[in-house]
Amino acid sequence: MYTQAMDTMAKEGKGAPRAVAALSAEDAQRQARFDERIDADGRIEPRDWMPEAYRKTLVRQISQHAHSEIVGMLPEGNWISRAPSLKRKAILLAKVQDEGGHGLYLYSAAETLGTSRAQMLDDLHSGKAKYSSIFNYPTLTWADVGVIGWLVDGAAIMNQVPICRCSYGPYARAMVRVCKEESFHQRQGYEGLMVLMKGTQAQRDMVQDAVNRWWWKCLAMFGPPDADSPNSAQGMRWGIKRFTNDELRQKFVDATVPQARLLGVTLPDPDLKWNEARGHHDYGAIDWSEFWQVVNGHGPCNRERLAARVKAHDDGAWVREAAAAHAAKHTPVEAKAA
Ligand code: FAQ
Repeated sequence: MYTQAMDTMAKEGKGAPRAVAALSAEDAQRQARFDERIDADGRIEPRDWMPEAYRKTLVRQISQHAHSEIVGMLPEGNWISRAPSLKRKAILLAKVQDEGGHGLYLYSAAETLGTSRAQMLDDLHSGKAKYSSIFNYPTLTWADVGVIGWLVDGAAIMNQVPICRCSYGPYARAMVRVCKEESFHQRQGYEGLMVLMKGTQAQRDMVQDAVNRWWWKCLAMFGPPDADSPNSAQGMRWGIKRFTNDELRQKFVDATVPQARLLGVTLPDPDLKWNEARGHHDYGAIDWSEFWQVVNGHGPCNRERLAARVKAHDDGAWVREAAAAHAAKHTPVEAKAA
């Protein structure tokens, strides 16, 4: 069913040596055990045998997720020095630091699959690896900070809560804490917007303008429609994804509509309406050509975001060198003591 061991067999071809054929039989057994565990909704742990394609898919998804967290620090980080009060500044600082922490748990989870953090970061810095499209848009006003908390973190939670049940243990466990923190992020954003909505007309207009600019981009965060999502079917079969992109997008729309009503903002979609027969909200067409432009590096802030990450990495070289020197100095002593 999860036919990835086929990769090895295809390479062998005709007349493959016996030793290889024997290994294949062993692999077939391992594959069967792996399939059984997935079918029983069990967990796969780092030392367990896994098909190469499962490993690759996880490294791809978890590293993209980690990159999204650390690039995601930048749009809001932009506002730390301009937050309107000490309280808002302290909240924002904590939130942005949390996102950095999420990146670290996720890089650690991906490292258990045998890819080094240095390699993953090289892939980000060279533009080879993806990160979430949403972080390539500018944060123009203070209301953007609230809207990112409410909608971007809200979308992230909708996507990430099911990953707490992901079949790969380290990713699932990392998500538990990440989701708790994202929940605080979502609430602080919504509360910040509530305060603005109770303020002046100019403040209410600022919130509405931010909602208008971010709404469609948040819907696109969930990824392409199921019919155009090459990784979804296999990801679902492996228990890495628990819902499809369209299912999560729909859940997000349904959850957000009443929140928008309570806040007093209008979601910028004339086609958004409750469909009694489906038991869900219908919504308008997403601009997928814009999404792919951004994913392929041509969004309004792609260059700026990558340049900021590369600079931060280069500026931190001395810290990595000092840590490595410290470790080299102390490891032999600790090893002897052990
Ligand atoms: N942006 O076949 P699918 C956050 C790519 S964290 C860019 O559907 P899949 C926290 C996709 O990688 C936000 N690329 O792929 C925060 C694939 O390309 P590839 C990140 C996208 O993996 C809040 C191709 O399109 N969350 O926000 C996007 O089955 C506030 C085809 O797509 C995660 O990473 C996109 N939006 O489903 C931080 C959650 N969508 O790799 C700071 C974990 C799709 O084949 C402030 N990830 N692509 O070359 C996932 O759940 C999945 O990977 C999806 C994509 C749903 C993102």
